[in-house]
Amino acid sequence: MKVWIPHEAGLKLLGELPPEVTVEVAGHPDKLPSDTAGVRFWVPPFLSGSDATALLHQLPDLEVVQLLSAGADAWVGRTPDGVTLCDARGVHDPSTAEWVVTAILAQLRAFPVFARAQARREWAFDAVAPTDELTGKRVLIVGAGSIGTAVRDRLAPFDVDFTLVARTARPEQGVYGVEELPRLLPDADVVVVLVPLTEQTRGLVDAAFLAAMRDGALLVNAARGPVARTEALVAELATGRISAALDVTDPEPLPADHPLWEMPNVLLTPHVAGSVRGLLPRAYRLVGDQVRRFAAGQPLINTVVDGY
Ligand code: OXD
Repeated sequence: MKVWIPHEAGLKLLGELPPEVTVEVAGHPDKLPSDTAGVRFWVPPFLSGSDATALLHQLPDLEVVQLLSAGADAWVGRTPDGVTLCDARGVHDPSTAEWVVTAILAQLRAFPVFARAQARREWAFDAVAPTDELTGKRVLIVGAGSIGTAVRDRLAPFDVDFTLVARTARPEQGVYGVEELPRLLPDADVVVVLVPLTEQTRGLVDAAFLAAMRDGALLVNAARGPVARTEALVAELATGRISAALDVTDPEPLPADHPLWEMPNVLLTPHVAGSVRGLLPRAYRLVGDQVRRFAAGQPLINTVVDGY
């Protein structure tokens, strides 16, 4: 059984595989091995987009696509019949939760302002202090999956109040349904968006969502750019009424002349929340387990599209 993985380092990280499994490194879609026949299990490059999905139809024996990303939006609806699609749920919980905590603290404690002052060799105490703080804040987490709960667990020691929102309410876990957002948003000091990009969540953060946020609130998007309507985001942020920390944008990469770059109340990072050194060891542990399951004819985990 032939498996394609995108990283040389992955060969060692997969763990022991059954003897019938052969693993080839197939990196960037431009530099794929020429022999595509027999590939039954494919791990495309992390966060690869349409150039990789285009290959789906050149792999005649493909049965499983195992993503290295938590988000599967670029792949859903594109896999041929009979191909199972699995995401990397769980792999990104620590890294993305850490980015969210970092981004919230950085914005509330004005680190970007201090970094800009440092570049000018300016002691910005009088201009900036006292800053805001995280202690005592009300945090609304929109997206109560594994990353959302990892964010809650990491923020808990900061003495904050939480509200979690999911697609459907889970009252026994204190999770509200998304239809409650208009009531919940005005109470939140920090709104963290972590929903997957689907037809239901595309444009969720629209003008009404933003207008419902309280004055001075912070919006954090570590989900996908199109979950927010960029025009509405730019318009609301331009008033200075709220601020934002964005790891994702629409479009992505953000063009050099985009207004978001210049906004003093916006902290931007280039979709790096999951890109940490621990990614490959965590991801290939999952891939190795999935290959062993597949080879043994056992059900796969993290299934987004079931090809059977
Ligand atoms: C992911 C990401 O989906 O890092 O894993 O964006």
